Amino acid sequence: MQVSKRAVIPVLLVLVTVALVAAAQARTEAPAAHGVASKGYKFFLLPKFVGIDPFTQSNQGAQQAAKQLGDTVKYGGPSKPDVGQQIQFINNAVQQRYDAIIISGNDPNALAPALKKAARRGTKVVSFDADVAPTARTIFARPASAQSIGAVEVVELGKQMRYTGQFAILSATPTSSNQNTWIGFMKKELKKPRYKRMKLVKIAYGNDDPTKSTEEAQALLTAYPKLKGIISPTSVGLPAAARVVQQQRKCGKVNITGLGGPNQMRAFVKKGCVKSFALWSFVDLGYLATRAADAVASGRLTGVAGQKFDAGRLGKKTVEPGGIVTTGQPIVFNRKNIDKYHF
Ligand code: RAM
Repeated sequence: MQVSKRAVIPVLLVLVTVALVAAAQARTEAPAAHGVASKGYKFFLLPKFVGIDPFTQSNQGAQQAAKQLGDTVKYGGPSKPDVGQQIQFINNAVQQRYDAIIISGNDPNALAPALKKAARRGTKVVSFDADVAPTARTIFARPASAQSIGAVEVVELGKQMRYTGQFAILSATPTSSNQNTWIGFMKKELKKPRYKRMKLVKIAYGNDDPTKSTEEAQALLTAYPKLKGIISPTSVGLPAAARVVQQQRKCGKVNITGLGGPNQMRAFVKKGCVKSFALWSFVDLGYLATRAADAVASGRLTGVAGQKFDAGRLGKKTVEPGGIVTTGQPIVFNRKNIDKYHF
């Protein structure tokens, strides 16, 4: 069959136009990075309080995840670990129609009514760092198992005080679910026979306030002159306790361990006043919580054990019983490895 040139050119033009339109459509419908379609959700990241490294770092991780997913994250919270202020932030986020609140709770139960109301109004809830009542959130993103975090602190203190003598715990606020759960696992670890000569004499609360933590550490040294150690499972309490021991020239006599950032603790470790302590990447934790929030907002994740979701650079994650997702394991820092870490 003979086809004239004049007939072929318009047909070609139509074909090229159709192909170009299809390609453009494919681009706009393409899934966001990491193969996850996103609608550009709005999240509110609400820490226990603002102004300390761990929470600032979780915001960095949250921003990384949001950027990859095409979502946005607004970071804000109380200036101190205050439940009432946190409730106001929750209510405001609901009024402003955020798709999800990502919260580190100051009190698991006191926050529950406001969070449940949020869910009823269409703002989903993901907790991170310090869980809220499980019925008031869909997913809890935690740094590591509570068992491993509690146990590691007792393991480290045990070695330091040669498994003998009195020790105390200097915690955050009495209603902090993360510290309370970790303390529960410390007590469990302490039941092992190797700790039978170690005695927990007091649990004090520095309320994640530097001044109150300092006063409580001083009070412990006064009340228990034979004290051989303090575990402070908070990034505010740990440097405060170390400073008090250093100022009272009791390094080596009173061993200090717990949870804190390598940057905060480096000088104490270099001086030999703190031998070891632990923590994890709060950047990763904020990143994981935000990836989870995206999956919850889209309905892909409902908190049922066994569900899987794409946690971007952290790989595929599976929801554990209780609606929990975990970043990894705690890192133990000491004189040998601390200079490898800069957070
Ligand atoms: C403080 C806070 C936070 C906790 C760390 C270890 O920054 O209490 O919730 O995870 O310490």
